[in-house]
Order: sequence, then structure tokens, then C-alpha cells
Amino acid sequence: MSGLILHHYDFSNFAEKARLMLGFKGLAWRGVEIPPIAPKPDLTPLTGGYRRTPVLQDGADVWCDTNLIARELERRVPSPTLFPPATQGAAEIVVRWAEHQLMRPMALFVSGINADHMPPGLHADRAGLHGLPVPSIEAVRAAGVRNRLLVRPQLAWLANMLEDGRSYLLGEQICIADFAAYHVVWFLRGRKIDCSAEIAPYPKLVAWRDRMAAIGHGQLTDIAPAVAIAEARAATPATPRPSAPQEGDPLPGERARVRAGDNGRDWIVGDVSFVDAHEIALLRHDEAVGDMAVHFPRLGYDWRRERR
Ligand SMILES: N[C@@H](CCC(=O)N[C@@H](CS)C(=O)NCC(=O)O)C(=O)O
Repeated sequence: MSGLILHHYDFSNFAEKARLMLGFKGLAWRGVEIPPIAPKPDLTPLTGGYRRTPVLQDGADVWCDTNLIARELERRVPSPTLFPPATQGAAEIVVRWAEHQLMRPMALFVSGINADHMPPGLHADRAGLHGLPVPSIEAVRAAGVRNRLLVRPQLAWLANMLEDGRSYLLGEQICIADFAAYHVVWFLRGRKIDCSAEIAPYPKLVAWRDRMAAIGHGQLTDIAPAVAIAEARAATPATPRPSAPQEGDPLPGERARVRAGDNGRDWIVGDVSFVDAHEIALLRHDEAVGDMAVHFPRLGYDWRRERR
């Protein structure tokens, strides 16, 4: 059993990406179920306010965002690799496309078609997350119908990538692009109304989805939130690797704030404990959990030096 704990909930597609990566790495891990909407009183003390799903924890360290979780898992378990060198650049580009250009319409499509079957408060919560006013249920339904038309041509692109009979999106070797596109396609299964008919015209895409699903989640043990909090409290943040700051970066020991660039844009404040081209970590203290190191990716995030 690794010390890893994933904070997640079942219908989160980004959590599904993390679950599948843990399975791909052959890990035994523990899971804490978190609420799908704010507030998340057992999560935000650990993260300093980051509320998105999923978050990975090991003792008094937490990793926010699946792009950083992927890097952390790769560092701990290099083989099998999520980042084969031959496709790394193309793969990262596909990840950004899949998780933004494809994901946003997918979320609006599936949630809109399932408008009447989503957990109470979800539509209002998600609008708030994106800085939008609370929509009427009619508006959510209409967005579902509209966004189907933005999803369809992009699913055709994915199908086209697989048309020559390759096993994975960028060739015969699986890579991070497959995980990123898979979790968006996985979301079609959505809630009560299954939208998977959208990929039915593409048998090779369906076969790829099933190949990805077969990776599984590794060995999951469910635990109560109190266990994760107690472990954080009992631990101290791991000694950071040597930093490699770039021009203008807040330096280790300086105070800084970090937030997501796209949605859920609450600032998290702390003292920089590690910074390099891919990651920035903040040391924080919280009454409930003690000292924590909260790790963020650089790409897709924003940061500022803070005056003390
Ligand atoms: N870039 C982030 C995106 C995470 C994300 O948007 N997750 C969704 C759930 S699938 C979310 O946080 N929704 C709001 C919530 O769970 O509070 C990642 O890769 O982890």
C-alpha cells in the first residue's frame, strides 16, 4: 500500500483520469469521497482553499490538478511511463486540447442533457466556479443541446486519429494524451441519461475507450475524511527537492499566492517551498491539519509574489 490518498467523487471525470493513472502505475491507494460542490470542509484545510477535484495527498503534502498528479506519479513510479519521449510534445498539446476545448462543451452537453438529474445545487455551483450567474434549468437544458454540436466534430477528430488501426492516440504506445482524452469521453456515460451514443458511429474509438477502461483503478481502499486529516496532522511536509527558479519567480522562503487560471480561481497563499519550471509548492499552516505543502503545476495556473 502506498501512502497515497486521492480526494475524489465518483462522477468526476478528472478524478477518473487520476484513478486510471493510479491503476496504470499498479498502485494500491486510498480514497476519500469529497462532495461534488462547495463547501468541502474536509478538503480545503488540506489545500488552503483549492477546491477542485481531484487532489492527491501523501501525509502533509498535497498535489493539486491531474497534470501535476501525473508528473508526481511518474516521478514515484517511472515505469510504465505516462510520458514516452517520442510523443511527449504532441501528447501535452493533445492534453490541453482535450481538457479545455473538448471538455468544456462536453461538460455543458452531458450536464445539460441530464439537467434534471444532477445533484441539487450543482448547476449553481458550477456557474459560480466559472464566474457566471446562476442559470435557469431551461438555460442548462438549452446549453446541453447547443454544446452537443461542439462535441460532435471533436469526437470525429479523435476517431480520425485512431482510424489507421493504431492502439493509442499517438501510436502503439499509450501516453498521457490517451488518459486526458479518455476521461472526457468517459464523461459521456454521465449521470442518468447515457450520452455514449455519440461515439457509436466510431467502432475504433469505442474499442480504444474500452481498452483504456480495462486499465482499471489499481487497488482502492475507501477511508473516512478524518483519517486523511489525521495523517496530515501527524506528518510534516516532505523535504523539497532543490528548486530551479526562473527569472522573476518567487523564491523559496518568499510569500506567494497561486490560483488556477481557468476556473475555481481562489488564491492560495503560502511560503514558497519549491519552484521549478513545472511546479510551485507553498507551505501553509492550518489549525486543523498543521503544516502542509500544497503543490501546483505552473501551466494553467497564475502566481504572484506577496508582500509579508
Ligand atoms: N485542471 C484540473 C481540472 C479539475 C476539474 O475541473 N475538476 C472538476 C471535476 S471533474 C471540478 O473540480 N469541479 C468542481 C468540483 O469538483 O468542486 C485538473 O486537471 O485536475
